[in-house]
Amino acid sequence: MTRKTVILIGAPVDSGKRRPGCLMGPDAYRTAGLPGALRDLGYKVEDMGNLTPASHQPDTNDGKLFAPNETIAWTHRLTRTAEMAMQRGLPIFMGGDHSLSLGTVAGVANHAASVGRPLFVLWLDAHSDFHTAETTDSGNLHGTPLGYVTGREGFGGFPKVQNRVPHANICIMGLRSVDPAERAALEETDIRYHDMREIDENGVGRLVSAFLKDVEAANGLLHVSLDVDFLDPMAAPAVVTTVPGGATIREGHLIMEMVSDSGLMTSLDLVELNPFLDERGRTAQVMVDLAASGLGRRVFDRPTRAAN
Ligand code: 4U7
Ligand code: MN
Ligand code: MN
Ligand code: MN
Repeated sequence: MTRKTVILIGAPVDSGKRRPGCLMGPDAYRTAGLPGALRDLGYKVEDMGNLTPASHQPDTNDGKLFAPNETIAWTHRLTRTAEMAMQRGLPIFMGGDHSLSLGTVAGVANHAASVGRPLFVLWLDAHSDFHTAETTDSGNLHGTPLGYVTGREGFGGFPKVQNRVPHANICIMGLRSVDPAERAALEETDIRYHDMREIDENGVGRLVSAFLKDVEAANGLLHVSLDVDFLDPMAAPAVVTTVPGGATIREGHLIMEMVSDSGLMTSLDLVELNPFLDERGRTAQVMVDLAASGLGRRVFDRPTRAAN
């Protein structure tokens, strides 16, 4: 039996917002034991190390957008890398801020088109990230990846999206901070989105299982994009864009275990971890645990951590 290959890709993208620190993310995930956790689950793990952006002109930051040249260069690099990695295994993109998903999702979508299967995206986030480079008020491009990969206009200078992700194939969960321009645009689409109230009223299990059923029925590929701020800041403090009232660790685990049981996930982003703001690595550890849950680990067989 050939073991399934997981490809770890360090994407120390820090250009998607002004406050630095996400560039330390990939090494924090390694330090928190992600490669070993995956090997313990029986995967063959390849670590590609940390990528760098394609070459680009330095940013002057005199316009509204923060660091567009650097983010465009990352988008080029990550689109190509995602296309390539999808042919060889299941890539985990270790971020880096969420602007990395402009590239990862675009590349995964190109791969899906090349194998003739539809791509579905599960977006776990407090925010909808549905801005364009024109509608963003903050100028922070980590708030734009879903706008980009669905083919919204307003991304001048960015690579043209070859294969858009259809709105109906996207499910956003965990919403509690959506800007008016994003909300107006979202309401024009059939993207499904579930805010915290809907989660409280229905439970994450029911919402996720309905989505996974559709992915399965369509024989789709599934990309999961996990933003640290999906979780409540009390459980996951190491993030700049904290919004109170987020998902619990239990809800996170349930979603990832259901994703694992479905056997549908073909790629994963771990984004927005800022290790500079962490408390003794606990947010990095939570993210590693959730990734492992998505790849087959059950809470009851999580090894007891050695005291150190
Ligand atoms: B993240 C925001 F205004 N919408 O555009 C913006 F609230 O990747 C936040 O989900 C974006 O963390 C958050 O700057 C992006 C803001
Ligand atoms: Mn996000
Ligand atoms: Mn967010
Ligand atoms: Mn953020």
